[in-house]
Amino acid sequence: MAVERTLSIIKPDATERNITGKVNQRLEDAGLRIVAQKRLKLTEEQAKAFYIVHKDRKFYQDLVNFMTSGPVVVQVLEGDNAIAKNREVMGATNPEEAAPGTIRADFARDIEANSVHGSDSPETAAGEIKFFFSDIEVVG
Ligand code: RTP
Ligand code: MG
Repeated sequence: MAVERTLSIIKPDATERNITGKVNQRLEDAGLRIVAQKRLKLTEEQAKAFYIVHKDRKFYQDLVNFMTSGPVVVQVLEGDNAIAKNREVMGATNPEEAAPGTIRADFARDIEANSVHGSDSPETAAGEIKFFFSDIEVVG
C-alpha cells in the first residue's frame, strides 16, 4: 500500500464544541499521522475558492457561510492509503447514513455541519494541501 497525504479540515461545528482533540484521536487511532496542522478563520473568498467544484450546487452559498462561521483546523494527514482511510474514519457526508463509530456518526450535527472534510482523490489531495500549506510546513 502506498503512503499518501490527504487534506483534512475540522469544521466550525467541531471547533465550536471544543472537540478537535477527540477528532484528532480518531484520526491517530486509525493510523493517520498529523504532519501539518493550523487553526484559521476562512474568509468568504477562501471558502468560495476551496469549494469551487461545488459552485453550481444549490448548497454552495450555505456551505460557504457555514465554513466561514467560525474557526477551522486544517491538517495534512499521512499514512498508508491515507485518502481512503480518512474517508472511512469520517463516514458518509450525511451523518444519518454514516457507519456507526465514524466521526460523522458520532459528532456531526447534520449533512452540512458534518464536523470534518477529507480530500476525495490523489489529485484533489495534492491541490487542497497546496491551497493551505507550503512545503516547509509539512513535516513527515
Ligand atoms: P467534504 O468534501 O467536506 O469532505 O465532504 P464530502 O466529500 O463527504 O461531501 P461533498 O459532496 O464534497 O460536499 C461538501 C460539503 O458540502 C456540505 N453539503 N451540504 N446541504 C446539503 O445537501 C449538503 N451537501 C453537502 C457538507 O458540509 C459537505 O461535507
Ligand atoms: Mg468532498
